[in-house]
Amino acid sequence: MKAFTLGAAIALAFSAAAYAQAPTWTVPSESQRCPSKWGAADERGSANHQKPAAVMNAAKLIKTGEVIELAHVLGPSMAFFGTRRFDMHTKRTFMNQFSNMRGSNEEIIITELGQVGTQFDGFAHQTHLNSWYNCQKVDENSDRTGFKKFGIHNVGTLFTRGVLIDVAGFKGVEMLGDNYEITVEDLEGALKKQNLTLQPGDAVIIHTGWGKLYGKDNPRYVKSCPGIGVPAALWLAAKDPMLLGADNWPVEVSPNPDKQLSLPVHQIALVVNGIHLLENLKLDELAQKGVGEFAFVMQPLKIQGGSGSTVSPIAVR
Ligand code: UVW
Repeated sequence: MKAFTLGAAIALAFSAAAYAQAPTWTVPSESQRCPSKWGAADERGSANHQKPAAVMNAAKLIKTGEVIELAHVLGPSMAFFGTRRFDMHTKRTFMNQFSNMRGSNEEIIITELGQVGTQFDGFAHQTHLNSWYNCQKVDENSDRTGFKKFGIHNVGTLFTRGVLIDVAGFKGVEMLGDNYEITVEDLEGALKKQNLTLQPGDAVIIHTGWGKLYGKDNPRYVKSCPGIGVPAALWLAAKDPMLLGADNWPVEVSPNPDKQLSLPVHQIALVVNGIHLLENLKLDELAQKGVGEFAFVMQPLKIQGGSGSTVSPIAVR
């Protein structure tokens, strides 16, 4: 009992020392962040930008018809966050007993379908305590058949101007460092170098170069990653994008340099501002060809009440 008390006291002393300073970011209170700028009942957040005007604006960027795929393949080389998995089992050659002997193949896949591979986050994915985007409550809107608010099946097609911010290119490296935090100055510098400005409703995509590790060195890919931190996320959120994406697993730097924070950009985007995230993008071709502006096209799977979707976005120019 004495030993337990001493151990507990030491642990408490350590955690008090670790948290002696205030965190560098705190989640805004419900009265500060709700109702959202899209209205108290809104469930679409940044997808409200998806209007015919967004399609027309993006279509103007299509000059040659070249399509560049932005998704990694779902298969044995995937990198996973945590305990996620993708187990595919083929069900081979059921032979239909008719004169034409038609064979039939299919597969069964065991996976977190909303959260693996190149992947789009909906607002049911992240919370502050029991509270989602627009201060909707998780425990009032969940059952075993899916989340009753923010279901990914409601997002629909996203067709808008895409902008690649090539931060790795701006810094003159193939790949940013293992836990490099992208700054506002990096974003501004890269955009200036590329002669681009952001517009409300853009699909804003950040090239870190980290995607080079995907399928090649997955343990390193998921152990940490370069990405945006809190200041850059707040700067980007103020630009009013349709989504924020990157060629790393959480869009943001991980671990956060502030050891008191766990993936704060997830909350800044999904919970506080209602901005979608797009992760594990394959950006090598886009970056290598120097494509900074394009028509971005993607549709999440119609998973009723899902928190997200594995996706296959494309860039068209
Ligand atoms: C979490 O689920 C926390 O991360 P991600 O959205 O990157 O999969």
